[in-house]
Amino acid sequence: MKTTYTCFCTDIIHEGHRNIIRYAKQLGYVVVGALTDEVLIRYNKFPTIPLAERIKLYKEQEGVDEVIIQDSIMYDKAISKLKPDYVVHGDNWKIGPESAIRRNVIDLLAAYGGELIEVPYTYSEQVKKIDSQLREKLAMPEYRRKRLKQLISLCPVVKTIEVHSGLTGLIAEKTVVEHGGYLDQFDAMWVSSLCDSTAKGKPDIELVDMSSRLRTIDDIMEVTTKPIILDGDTGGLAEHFVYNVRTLERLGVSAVIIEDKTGLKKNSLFGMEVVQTQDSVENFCAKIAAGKKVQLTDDFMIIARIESLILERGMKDALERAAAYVNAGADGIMIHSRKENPAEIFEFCDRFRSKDNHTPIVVVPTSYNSVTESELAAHGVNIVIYANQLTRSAFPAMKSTAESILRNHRALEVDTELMPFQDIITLIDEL
Ligand code: SPV
Ligand code: MG
Repeated sequence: MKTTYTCFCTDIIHEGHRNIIRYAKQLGYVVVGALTDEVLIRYNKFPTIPLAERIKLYKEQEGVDEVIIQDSIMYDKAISKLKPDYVVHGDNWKIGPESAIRRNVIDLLAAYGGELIEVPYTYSEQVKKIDSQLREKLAMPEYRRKRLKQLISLCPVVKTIEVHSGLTGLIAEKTVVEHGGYLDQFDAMWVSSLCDSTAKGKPDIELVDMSSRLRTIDDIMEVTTKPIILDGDTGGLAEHFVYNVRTLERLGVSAVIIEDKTGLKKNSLFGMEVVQTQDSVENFCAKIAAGKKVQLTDDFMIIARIESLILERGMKDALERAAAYVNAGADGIMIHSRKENPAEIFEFCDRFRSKDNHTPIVVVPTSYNSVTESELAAHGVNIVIYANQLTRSAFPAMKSTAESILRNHRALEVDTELMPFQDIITLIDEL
């Protein structure tokens, strides 16, 4: 009896999957691989049902003889264990980042004479509908909101990128790279006050009000499914903060980060070059506690951002504040620094972790950008935010295009730098 192997990354079985199982069954004993949660995340197929339920679902399908767990995106372990005569897969993985997985399978099978059978992908209305329903489900507030906490428990670090519009949201949602035999993508989105303000041509001083910030969030939510962390600046008055917590939670935002500053807020990266006032521990704890008191679900997170290192108040102050904020109910701590070297961030994380091994730590390595995600994770960091890089890359590109057109009195010279217009008109999918 020949053995066939096929691997699924779905929570719903549709006629496309059934078609693959039928093909496989004609060839012999059918083993289906169920990808683990950690692997599904790297595919942007965030699971909406637990692994045990997915295994049960696959086992129930007519023609399936056995289900095994596949715990990596590449097939090395599964194939070396099973040595299947055939791997069966839809032919839709020939292009795009998944083609790396296809190459991996072809190489593994070639080593012992196994064969890859590619079944034409089923592009029926029903399949399209189920695919889009799965995606839409992930965009619903109750799924999106809890996803950040799920990611913190599943990922070594939650990789978060700045977004400030539908378009940047799409970049965060869809950018996938293949490197070193893995597929990688961002896990979450940061709605930065700096970049949201800059996109509106305004300074980062809490001038762009919450109604406008919510409008930005809505544009992002329309076209994405990944969880959103809002840069909530100082959180404003505690009396206002409580209303905003309710609104954000209802919309499906996963976390708000508020910083312990008061008065006219300026961007932290100015450090001591401008006047900035740190809030008292008592006031800030009261604001955190007020927010925690009104939230309705266990999913939403209020993360306290400590500005002691930015304002040169020292490590002891930062650590004391961290403990006080956690005590007041903060679901996480963001520690910020504008040094080029990550030493003070490492020291804070190590000392905080020696007393508290579970409260999530968030960092923003803008100035100390040589540090890697794995170095930060080794010091106990849970969320890494790339807070402004999309805006900082777009602005020089747009400026240089504008200058080229002005200099040449036409757009020909800059055209090679641009995305072909044929591509921009098809960039956004229609429903
Ligand atoms: C932001 O992105 O707006 C932040 C991070 O608050 S920083 O700009 O570094 O203060
Ligand atoms: Mg900010």
